[in-house]
Amino acid sequence: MKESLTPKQVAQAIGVGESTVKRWCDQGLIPTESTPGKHRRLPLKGVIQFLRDNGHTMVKPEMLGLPSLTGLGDALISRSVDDMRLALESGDDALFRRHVLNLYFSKKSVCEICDWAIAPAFHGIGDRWAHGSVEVFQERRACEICSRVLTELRGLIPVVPQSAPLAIGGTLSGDTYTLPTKIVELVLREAGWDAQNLGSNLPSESVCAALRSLRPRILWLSVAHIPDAEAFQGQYEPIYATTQAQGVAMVVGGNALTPDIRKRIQYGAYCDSFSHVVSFAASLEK
Ligand code: B12
Repeated sequence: MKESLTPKQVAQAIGVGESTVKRWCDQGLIPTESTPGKHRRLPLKGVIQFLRDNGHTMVKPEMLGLPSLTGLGDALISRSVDDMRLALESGDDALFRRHVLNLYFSKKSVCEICDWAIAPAFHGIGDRWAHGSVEVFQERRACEICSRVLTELRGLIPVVPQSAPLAIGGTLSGDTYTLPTKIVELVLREAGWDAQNLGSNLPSESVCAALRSLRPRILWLSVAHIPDAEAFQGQYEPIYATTQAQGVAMVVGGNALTPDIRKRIQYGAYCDSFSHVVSFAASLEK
């Protein structure tokens, strides 16, 4: 992706006149910088938000260093799941990236894309791994491809304001899953929180240390795998106690949180989807 663009490139990307783009710049509608030679330069992130917020369809996305897009609406999400799964299984990261950016430029939120396209695509891969029609290396490679595109999406969502409340999270020791906690960071940042993913396989004491030193408003725990339920509970309880002592709202989610496990632990909210954690965050006045 090009980080900085000329009015001409943006004009060609959306099929309008260069003077129109220059007028939008001068009206302050598109964030604009200027070169020493007084030429306008438009940071990509500002252009992307302007195009999404104003519903401009891209006719030549390659002018912005982006893959060709179809910009179709709702039909796209449900149709993307199988396309995405096949792209991931075959290791075609360019095609997977194209599908994800397609959805993003069709004004789908990152939260919708992850809940309704990426998660189901991985469920499909998981089922096919369980039935022996997908190899472990394909599953791992799929995680790497998805992780890269999620990082790219993080570069496209608006910068969170300095005053944004802090949310931190990750997974506990023995849980090496990386995607869910990375996605929670992304959807909370998209919702205007200063969300920081602390990563995977974290010792309980270190999460408590993070709560004491960072003093967040929200702690999220992603729980995709529990090697030993007793050990998990032993790790979990001091964390919950620390959140209570600090007045931190605790939200949990993940496939390993079976009803039986959930009955044994305390939390502020349990979420089945990423959109739930966004609504939970919205229910907390910032
Ligand atoms: C990739 C993967 C792995 C990779 C992960 C690598 C990485 N970099 O993350 C690794 C290699 C770690 C792995 C290992 C194993 N895996 Co695995 N894995 C998967 C797979 C294919 C995708 C997981 C994923 O990230 N999905 C994408 C996320 C976004 O989807 P999701 O977790 O469903 O999340 C949704 C909700 O739960 C919720 N959510 C999830 N987390 C959170 C967190 C918060 C805070 C919130 C608010 C919401 C939320 O929102 C999401 C969207 O709706 C799943 C299949 C599947 N069904 O997901 C199998 C799957 C989970 N794995 C499985 C198994 C059996 C294993 C192993 C035991 C295999 C083995 N024998 O070694 C090990 C166990 C772990 C270990 N030893 O570390 C089984 C679990 C079966 C079960 N019911 O317990 C599954 C379901 C595959 C299958 N169909 O059998 N796995």
